[in-house]
Amino acid sequence: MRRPVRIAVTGAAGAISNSLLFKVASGEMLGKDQPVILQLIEMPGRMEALRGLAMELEDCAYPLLHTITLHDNVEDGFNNVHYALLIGARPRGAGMERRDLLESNAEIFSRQGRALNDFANRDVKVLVVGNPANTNALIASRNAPKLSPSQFTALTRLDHNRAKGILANHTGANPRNIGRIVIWGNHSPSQFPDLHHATVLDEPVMGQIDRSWYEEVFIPKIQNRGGEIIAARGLSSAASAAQAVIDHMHDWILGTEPGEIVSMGIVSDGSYGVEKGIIYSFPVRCDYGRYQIVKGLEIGDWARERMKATEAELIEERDAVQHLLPA
Ligand code: NAX
Repeated sequence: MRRPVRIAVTGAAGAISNSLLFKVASGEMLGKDQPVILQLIEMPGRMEALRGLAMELEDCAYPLLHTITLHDNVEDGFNNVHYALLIGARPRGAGMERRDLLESNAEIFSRQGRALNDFANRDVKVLVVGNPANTNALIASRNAPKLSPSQFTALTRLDHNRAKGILANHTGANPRNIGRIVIWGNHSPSQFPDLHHATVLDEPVMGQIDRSWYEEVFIPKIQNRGGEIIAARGLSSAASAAQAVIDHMHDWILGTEPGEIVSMGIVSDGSYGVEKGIIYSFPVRCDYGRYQIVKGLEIGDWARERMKATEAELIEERDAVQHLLPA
């Protein structure tokens, strides 16, 4: 048996974590031979709820669950962690402007970045889920000068999985036989779900669907799926978000299937003409714990315009919190 790895989770008593932690403890994220230590972090007022969740985890008697520790601050919670799942964030309150949301989360994620810098394992891999996820990841990374920006990622795998699921339903294909979907840009309604490179059973998708369905139904559906779920169930996506966290981390750490492309929010190196330094969702492949942007995809003018629009939103978000970022 391997040595256990340490996984920190913020917002650990929240809805996403309630689904996620059981999957992590059962080995769905890191494999059935990898024991885990869960370092669960919550707001001080939520510690009782967290204690209850920890009891339930213990009661499952998972063979891979080595230890659970509970923390009401990130400085203790991030101690020596190999993986950090940053799920807790300040939700948008009534009358709150987008700028206020960005600023209040900037404070939370600056502190988390500093704590990762000072207390986490030097090779820590970080996934930001709490919204606005891309810009929160940027803020955390900029506050962690001892870590590489490539260690910070944002979740767009839920958008990727939604695109795959909805396309499978529309074409009658099994999701397993759909590949090479790309989500470009921000985890927000400005994102661009791109099917130009996608395949069903190795044949191009665009030859098998109506262009008007793609533009008028599919794209807005993926962009607004989160809102549609809130309207239908009165609560935001939780189980599907947890599955996406599992998929993102699993692929990053253990590798993508041969030939497969997945979408991850990562620091831009300027590929495809995207502004350097912002956290933008790109097509990637992963191997040996590293991700690499898939280069050379042909981008037409129509697609380029959509990639630019979501890039512009991320630049605007970055500029709105610039005064809070260390130089
Ligand atoms: P919940 O409100 O159920 O849970 C959030 C938990 O985080 C709460 O228990 C709260 O006490 C805790 N928390 C807040 N600030 C904290 C901090 N500074 N340190 C530690 N804990 C903190 O929300 P949930 O449904 O779990 O969603 C969590 C976040 O994920 C939200 O920001 C949400 O917008 C975001 N999402 C992001 C998605 C993505 O694809 N990137 C999809 C799903 C989800 O909407």
